[in-house]
Amino acid sequence: METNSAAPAADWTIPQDWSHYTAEEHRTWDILFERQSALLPGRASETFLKGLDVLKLSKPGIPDFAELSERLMRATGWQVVAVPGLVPDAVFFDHLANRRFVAGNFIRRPDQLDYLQEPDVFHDVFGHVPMLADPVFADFIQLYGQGGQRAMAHDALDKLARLYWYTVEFGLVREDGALRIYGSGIVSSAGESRFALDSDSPNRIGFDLKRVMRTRYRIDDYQQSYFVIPSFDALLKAAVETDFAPLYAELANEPDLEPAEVLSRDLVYNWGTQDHALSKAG
Ligand code: HBI
Ligand code: FE
Repeated sequence: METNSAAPAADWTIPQDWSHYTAEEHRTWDILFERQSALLPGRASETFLKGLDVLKLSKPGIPDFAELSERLMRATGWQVVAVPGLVPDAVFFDHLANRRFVAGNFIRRPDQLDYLQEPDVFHDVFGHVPMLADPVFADFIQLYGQGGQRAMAHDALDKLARLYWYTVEFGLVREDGALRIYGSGIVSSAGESRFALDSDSPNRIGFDLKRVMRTRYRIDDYQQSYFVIPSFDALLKAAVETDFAPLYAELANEPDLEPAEVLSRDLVYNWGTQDHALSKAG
């Protein structure tokens, strides 16, 4: 599809221009949707599945953001706005702080069904938006947007970005004694929605805010460690009750942890073999 070639607006938003999507692009959404819907019962958090339902994302085709925003606004006061791709950090945070979720308006090509690096409309809408229909998670993401602006001032954005990565993007949650996926990067990926829960390869470790903020991550393959929160309430509470400025000062003096590192005081659900990462490296 065509993208708007004019200079971007200050907030980087563009019209979604829903009527522009081709039949093939809608089909790509439907294929991805069918595939993930079949995988997610019993794997995804009830909170995510409920969000899919409340937002009526099972309607065929790429969702119209205006219609989706109406439902989301009723649930939690959030909106979905279209952007051409990645936007600058400060712009991203400003949108989140104002309860606007930015979504790429393009969709991956049919030969990219399994993987692409830039967040497209399937990752952003299917992966992220269902969780935004949950009042607790919606508040957590707004808080992240507000915190992002402050983290930039403390030169600690890399630390805060790890919190987002290991929760919003790649988080696991314990529900009724079992591990479930909720991170957008997992729930929108056929491969990773199996790997994150079923494989012996990755570590699965209890979430600890400071520990997570020290942990580097990979952007080019499945994660080597996943962090498990006890509940979304606990995640929001940890973020609300933490005074981040002194934490950043403390973290500045502590070494980063490698993606696969396990510490003696970690709560370990699975001590990964790292077979997957090792086979790729070999
Ligand atoms: N832009 N569109 C888009 N989507 C993101 O997820 C995003 C972004 N810009 C910056 C960003 N994420 C992250 O680097 C921040 O969370 C740090
Ligand atoms: Fe994402």
